[in-house]
Amino acid sequence: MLARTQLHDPAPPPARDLAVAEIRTTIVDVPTVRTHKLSQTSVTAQSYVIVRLRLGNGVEGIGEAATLGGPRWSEESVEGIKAVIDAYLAPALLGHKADRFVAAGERLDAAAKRNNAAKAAIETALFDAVGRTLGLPVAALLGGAVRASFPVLWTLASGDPDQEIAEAEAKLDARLHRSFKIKIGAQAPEADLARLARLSRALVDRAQLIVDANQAWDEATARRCLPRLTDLGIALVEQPLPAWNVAGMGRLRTRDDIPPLLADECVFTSHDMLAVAQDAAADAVSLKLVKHGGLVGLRKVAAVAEAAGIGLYGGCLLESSVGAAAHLQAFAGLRDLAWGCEHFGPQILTDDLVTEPLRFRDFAVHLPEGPGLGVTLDPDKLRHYARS
Ligand code: MUC
Ligand code: MG
Repeated sequence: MLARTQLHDPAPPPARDLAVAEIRTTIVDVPTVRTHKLSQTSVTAQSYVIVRLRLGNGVEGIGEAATLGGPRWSEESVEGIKAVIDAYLAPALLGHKADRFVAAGERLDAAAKRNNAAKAAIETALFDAVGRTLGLPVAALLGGAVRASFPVLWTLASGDPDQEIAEAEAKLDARLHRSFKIKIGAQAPEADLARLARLSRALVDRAQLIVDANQAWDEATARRCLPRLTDLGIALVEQPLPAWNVAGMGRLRTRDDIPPLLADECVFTSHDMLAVAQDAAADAVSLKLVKHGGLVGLRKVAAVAEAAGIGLYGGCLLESSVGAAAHLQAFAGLRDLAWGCEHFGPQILTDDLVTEPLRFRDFAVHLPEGPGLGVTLDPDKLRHYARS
């Protein structure tokens, strides 16, 4: 027979006060294991804004906004992101229900134009808090996971081919990565072509090589150099032209002697994605929370790309395990992630911000288990790397 207390005092249901009670932001700077050199910037530390969002039920969700070299990769910097969240975005959500993700997006859009990385960090924290409250992974809130691991590439970006070949060999030996993205555009095209020729000779039989120009070339340079990348066995070329020149990317793709093209900085919104599709300007698109304003926005961009037959690539901005976990939760539900992902960010940092790092094994990164994002912020690490 059941004891009286069991009959009359069942375990209390999880507290359902889902109203947003508090939002805190912290800028952190985490050193990288080596200099990471892109066409427009070079970094020795990664800066993030970490968002901690508490619900009325006491549950805390976390999110992250990544940047690369201040406001050089896009217009957002950690200083700007923190200011916009504190002054405009956080007040727009306080007191409102955390599980109304689309309504929250409307409120954020009404409070500030663009500022997509800032919005993504807050929206991620909403998803994490709701997932933790319900005991469900964020992927389940987005429709459920169809995969639990993702082929993951590593970026070679020191600019020194000897160092880059040694780095790639070490990654291959450790069975961590067998696909490498080479950053070009920091030097003249001929110097990059010579560097790529060396990397290709050393690696192309054992690894997939892709290239990211980060908008460095004009159309004439791209017309001249891209066929040479085909000869070197480069599998994909990311954003060779400035973001504004979508029509130029479309013109390049009419040629049959160039590698497939990946759209990155030219696709932030679903409208951008539609324009790329209409100009037939890309074979694939790099999906990033900082560009699409969050998980809902990322899935919208992915849907437009899928409808246009444009392949999906799981992009990054060197996020820590917090931001990387958020991306993996969003990527987990995509039916076809044809080009894999590049969430090597946690591995290029000298330290992690979470209690249990993401698992990298057998050339893949694995979806963390557990409710919400599946990762837990380490308060000591947060304090240690917080900008004073
Ligand atoms: C970018 O433009 O793709 C992603 C990987 C990497 O090395 O740089 C970033 C940004
Ligand atoms: Mg890129």
